[in-house]
Amino acid sequence: MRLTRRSFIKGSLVAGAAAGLAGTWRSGQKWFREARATGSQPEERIAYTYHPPNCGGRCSMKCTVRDGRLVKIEPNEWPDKRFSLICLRGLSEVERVYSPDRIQQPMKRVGERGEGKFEPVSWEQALDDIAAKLKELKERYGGKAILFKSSSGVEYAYDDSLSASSRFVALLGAQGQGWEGIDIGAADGHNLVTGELAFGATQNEITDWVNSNLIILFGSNILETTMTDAQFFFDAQEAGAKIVSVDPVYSTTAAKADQWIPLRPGTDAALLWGMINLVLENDWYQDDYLKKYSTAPFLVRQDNGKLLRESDLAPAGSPDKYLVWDTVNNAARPHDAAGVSPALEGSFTTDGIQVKTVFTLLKETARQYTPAWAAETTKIPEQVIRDLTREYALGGPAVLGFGYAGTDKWYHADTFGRLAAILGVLTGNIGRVGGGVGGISHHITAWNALLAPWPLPPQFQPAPREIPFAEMPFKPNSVRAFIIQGNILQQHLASLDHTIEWIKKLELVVVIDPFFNPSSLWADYLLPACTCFESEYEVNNLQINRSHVLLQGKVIAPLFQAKTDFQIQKELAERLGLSQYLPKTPEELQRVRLASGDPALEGITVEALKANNYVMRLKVPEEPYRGYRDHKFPTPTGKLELYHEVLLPEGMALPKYEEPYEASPQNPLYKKYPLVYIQTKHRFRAHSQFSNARWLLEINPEPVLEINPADAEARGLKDGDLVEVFNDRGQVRVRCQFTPEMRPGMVKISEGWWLRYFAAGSFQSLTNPTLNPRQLKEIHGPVVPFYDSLVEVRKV
Ligand SMILES: Nc1nc2c(c(=O)[nH]1)N[C@H]1C(S)=C(S)[C@@H](COP(=O)(O)OP(=O)(O)OC[C@H]3O[C@@H](n4cnc5c(=O)[nH]c(N)nc54)[C@H](O)[C@@H]3O)O[C@H]1N2
Ligand SMILES: Nc1nc2c(c(=O)[nH]1)N[C@H]1C(S)=C(S)[C@@H](COP(=O)(O)OP(=O)(O)OC[C@H]3O[C@@H](n4cnc5c(=O)[nH]c(N)nc54)[C@H](O)[C@@H]3O)O[C@H]1N2
Ligand code: SF4
Ligand SMILES: [Mo]
Repeated sequence: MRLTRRSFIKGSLVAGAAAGLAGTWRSGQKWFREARATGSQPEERIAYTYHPPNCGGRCSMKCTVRDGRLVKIEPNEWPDKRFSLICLRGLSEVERVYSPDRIQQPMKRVGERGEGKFEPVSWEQALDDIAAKLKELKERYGGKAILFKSSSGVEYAYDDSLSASSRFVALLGAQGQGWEGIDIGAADGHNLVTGELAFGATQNEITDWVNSNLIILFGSNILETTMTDAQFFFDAQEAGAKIVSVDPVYSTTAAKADQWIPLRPGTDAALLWGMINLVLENDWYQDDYLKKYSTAPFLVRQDNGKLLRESDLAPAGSPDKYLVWDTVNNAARPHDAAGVSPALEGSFTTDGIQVKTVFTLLKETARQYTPAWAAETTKIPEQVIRDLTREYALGGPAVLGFGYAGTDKWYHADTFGRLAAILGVLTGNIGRVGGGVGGISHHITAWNALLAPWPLPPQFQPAPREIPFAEMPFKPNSVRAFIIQGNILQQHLASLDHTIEWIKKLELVVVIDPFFNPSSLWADYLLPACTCFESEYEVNNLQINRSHVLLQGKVIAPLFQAKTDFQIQKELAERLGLSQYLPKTPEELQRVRLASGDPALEGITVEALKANNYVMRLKVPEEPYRGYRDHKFPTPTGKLELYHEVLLPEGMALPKYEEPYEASPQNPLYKKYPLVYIQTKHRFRAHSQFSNARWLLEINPEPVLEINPADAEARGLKDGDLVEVFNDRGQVRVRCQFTPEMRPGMVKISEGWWLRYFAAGSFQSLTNPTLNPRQLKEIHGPVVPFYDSLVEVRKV
């Protein structure tokens, strides 16, 4: 099916007409005026919330409410003033909260699914219908037939995996699909080495960058994608750090960096292999660090590729004790035995078994990946690779940071993550002041504290996950009902036409959102949620961010007929006979979460938060958080692991370079579709949110296809032409924008724009949904390779 702009507008008009528009632009000008002393004094008060969109930030907001209306938003004062910030998106909420795109009352589909025709229904009716259908499906097929999933930025998620939940999915025994397929590609590989679950805690807090000499950013546009950290980028530069941006696009961050390295898209792993080759060939690695903290000296059997264990040599030996070559006794001994002095390199024979150290195997593998090969593969001059490697290995401490898109949304992203970690291990940069390797957006690394989960009796468990969410449109599964908080259908799956084919087969689709987002087009029921400013309750959600606890208070009463996610869930649970297991108010939930006993939360209560502008610093040291200073890693061996038996069947116990799955000139499809297609984040949106923020639309009015003038002219295009971007999966129509910032051979449309802003199709019509099966064995499962896509462009 082809999405047209008309079908969406038709949908929203039916809805708009039924509900009545919510206030106009002109009235906006009036409510923004300051209160003046006139005859009747307006009632004015201050209230606090925090801003939850998944923009990489989380700003605490001080809001002015006049006569019940939100009229002004300012940055709230944090105890650490460096975080008292806000951006244009935050400021624009004064208008967007009252947008005509708000769902004003519950709606029920009339006509075909996807036609976008709805009629208003009462809350009673909508929730009765949904509860009855859920009961019926559960009885017929079991809880696994019901799937819940929440967009990022939804603070009170029904989905069991998200922190702020009261575990509704477990209560129902339904399938919850957590943070799957997105932002986890590089982490899959990185975490194999470091063992941690987070997306990069072997990174140091960004406030530690001032202690670095070199910061290499792989595919991170941090100045736009965690803009509240921009100050620390410039602090580091002023303190003398050199910042290098590895990015095929001359991004905002590349423009402010000290060096820009525009590699061929999707080839970061080749650059890393070239660097690893140089480190190994020139003996630029940290011998002691490798022996102490990594599995580099572990022995690998040459007959079967497995690590040598104590049980291989003595029947009574442990299968979990790995052996190294002890240079004192000239024999294989457990790596943690007293007095062992392991050989880093070498081939040995013990009990008739030939073994080599992991380090030796790594060196042998690296030999093929010469700097000349890396230069040819990445299209970066060889000297640039040589200089960068020397500076990284010898001029540290150095940071190797990556975003969650540029190197993540690729079929082989795990290999990138592994190699990045391995390079960091070789040079001793993990667990070092001024060092770190890992994800750098979202303030992911900072002091943290444990929040207690909402307690449920043990009989309540979610249904086991059947297959990764991203496979559901393509593989048989039990799901019959899909309850969506947010804009999952547009954002969380590649190849939108396939998503729609799947969604049309389901028996029940519910979308819960403050706005008529594009997913709402395919819903049977639309339920109006509150924004972060509205609530029935005085105390709402709670977050830990940048070493602070943030509380969301009530700013205004729910607009129209909107309800908070908490309230909707509660009323649904009542109909399912489950409400006695849920918290009675959001405040009750937050009190439980804060009472975890974590010493960092000492003295932080709902009362204390209220008394302190709704934001308090954790009881943690003043200095920046630095991951793994003790060099004890949560891997099975406690060490940084360089060799992965689990991937032996794939021939990847040590990583190998592979070309991008689709977006490679070696792919025969390249002849037909010779342009690599990426979609990046935009500073004026948080994914699909703020697509409709009218103040921001004045400066950034519509999506564009960014294209290098050479590629454009070769296709007879003029700057600003309406073009069709297409491949075998679909097409999208947008205007083109010539820009030399794009490397020739690639194009981009920034992700998130709602369907209605495209002349036809969506940015998501073209993206690659193919999952890498080896990632099923990795911690976070397969990544959706949105960027690993090829397209062609023609004039409309
Ligand atoms: N303003 C804003 N900020 C956001 C978000 C948002 O929607 N809006 N979303 C947040 C979320 S959830 C995420 S995941 C993060 C993502 O944060 P980032 O990873 O910083 O996001 P992107 O802008 O998508 O990509 C970063 C850079 O990768 C480059 N790139 C593309 N392909 C390649 C490649 O093959 N190799 C290399 N080295 N670089 C490549 C792009 O040109 C881009 O400049 O942003 C967060 N911050
Ligand atoms: N092609 C392509 N697709 C991508 C990406 C890409 O680079 N390329 N990036 C991916 C990435 S990194 C990410 S993180 C995802 C992000 O995609 P999503 O996680 O879907 O995030 P948003 O698009 O911001 O959608 C959030 C939705 O939640 C709604 N919402 C906000 N607050 C509330 C609330 O309190 N309650 C309820 N019920 N709803 C609320 C908003 O109105 C909005 O519709 O997109 C991914 N999709
Ligand atoms: S969009 Fe992000 S950076 Fe902007 S105000 Fe909100 S939380 Fe802060
Ligand atoms: Mo993301």
